[in-house]
Amino acid sequence: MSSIELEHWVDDVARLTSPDRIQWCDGSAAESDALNRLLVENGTFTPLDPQRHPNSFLARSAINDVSRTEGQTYICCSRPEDAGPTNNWKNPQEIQHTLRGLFRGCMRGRTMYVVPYLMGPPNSPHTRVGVELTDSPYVVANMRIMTRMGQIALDELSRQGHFVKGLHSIGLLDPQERYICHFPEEDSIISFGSNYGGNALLGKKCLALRLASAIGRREGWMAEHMLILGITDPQGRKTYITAAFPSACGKTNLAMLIPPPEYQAAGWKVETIGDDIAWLRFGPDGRLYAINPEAGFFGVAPGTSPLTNPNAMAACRSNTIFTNVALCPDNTVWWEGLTQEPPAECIDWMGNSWKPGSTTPAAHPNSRFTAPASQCPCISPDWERPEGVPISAIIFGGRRASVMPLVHQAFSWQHGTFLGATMTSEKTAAATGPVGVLRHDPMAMLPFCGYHMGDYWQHWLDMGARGGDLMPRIFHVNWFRKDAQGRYLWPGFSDNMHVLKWIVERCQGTGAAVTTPLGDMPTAEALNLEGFGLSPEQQAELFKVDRDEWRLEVHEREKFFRQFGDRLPAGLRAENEALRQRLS
Ligand code: OXD
Ligand code: MN
Repeated sequence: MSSIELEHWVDDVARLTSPDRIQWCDGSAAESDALNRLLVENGTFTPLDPQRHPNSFLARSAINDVSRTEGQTYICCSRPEDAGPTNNWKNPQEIQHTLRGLFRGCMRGRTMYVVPYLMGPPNSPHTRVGVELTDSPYVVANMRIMTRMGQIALDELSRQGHFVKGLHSIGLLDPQERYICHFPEEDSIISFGSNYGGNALLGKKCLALRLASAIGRREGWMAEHMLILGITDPQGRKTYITAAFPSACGKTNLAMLIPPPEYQAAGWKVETIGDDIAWLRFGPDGRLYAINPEAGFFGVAPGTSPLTNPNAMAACRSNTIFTNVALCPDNTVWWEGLTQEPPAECIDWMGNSWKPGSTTPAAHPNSRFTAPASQCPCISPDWERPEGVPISAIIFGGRRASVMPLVHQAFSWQHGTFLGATMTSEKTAAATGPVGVLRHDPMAMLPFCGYHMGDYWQHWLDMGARGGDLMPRIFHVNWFRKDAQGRYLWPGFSDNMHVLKWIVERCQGTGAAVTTPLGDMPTAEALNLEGFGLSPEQQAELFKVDRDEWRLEVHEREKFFRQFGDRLPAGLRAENEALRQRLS
């Protein structure tokens, strides 16, 4: 039934787009080799040094196609009010008409690839089937890393009988004719005019977040922009945590954290389950379980190094696609932050020769590596567990130079939902637009929530009511607070382990805390900050709650909340009021 539907849909799209050829992808190694050869022949891929980077390639994008284009990303549902004030809306019939015009004949001279894929581990009740039709072999090569692709998905389709339709064409890569459209009422996606990961690999942001968030609301589960990690303590107990941060705020680094030597010696271990997306669902024991729907990492390259994230470096050593990084004369790659000393010369991400001291970066700030998750040395043995892993804590975080303390814990699920709903962060290069500007990014889902944000928050509260006391504890962190001289106060990276340990202890019912107007914060002893070289003033600054600054925050949040009108859950308004009271 469903495979007949798939064949009909492929025929319909082929009639509209007129490809020269149609290729059904099976996901095999032979298919992948042939595709890579084609991508080398047509100049999309440059093969890297086979010793240093086996089976790995550099790709350069069009210079105006380097990040997600949120302004051209749409939720297309019947009523604009269901998309809400934080999404761009299009009328489904009207945009279908426009898109049909753009897609007509757009694959002439090209191959249309049929890419069946799974979001989720094999044999899991959480897993969904998607099929992407695309004229971009680069997309196919990336999808093969980021998802479980090919025959495995067709087999699952014959069991499930349903798949999410994703239609993609690079068109002419014209930024004026770029549309990333989601149809939550019919579980389909249409993307035109971009070859960039978040716009074109339709399993990731489009299916696993925007559509899945809407499906999860209907079905009683959650799709979140969260990493998943497992922490083993010296007693051998495992605690699983998810964490939501805006794009390019260190999710991959936190997911792959290596504990400081003294923690390792004591028996602490951190393992990765996912670095970007979590699907959360109640298990038979009433706890919330998470799976990582992806099979690879689409990580931000700049800043990743053997010092900051050796696990990511190992993961992307082989079988990896590097996009928009710099190419060294010995056919290795380089990006800002990879080594302290830049190479004496290289080719920058635009294909121009580059020397240290150049006014432009060698790698694009949003350059990426696409690498198989299975290659990560710290990947958890539980990462493909069909039932997922039970979550004890959820961490929210943003990039804030001031105001936000290092860590605090919510008083309740509703308060924690409020902490997520009021997340703010300085914008990064992962989306187009000015970097550094402070913006609200609720639950790091601002660009990824497939329906009205007010209804999304209500869904969080409903999930909390269902799970009761078994729901994870909720925390907020800020690794990015700066002193008056603009220097980071907190070393971050491995040292984030001190904060994770406290969070684990709080989940276990230990871990000393002091209550502040914002929430519970660790005592100095509980966080074990000795040996950090932080002065007492710096320590105080890390945890400072400036009441005047916070009154302004409360006011700002009230303004932010107003745009959600009567879809703002009363509980969240009440939390802002309660915060105001606690500050006075
Ligand atoms: C990503 C993003 O690519 O959030 O993960 O932009
Ligand atoms: Mn992301």
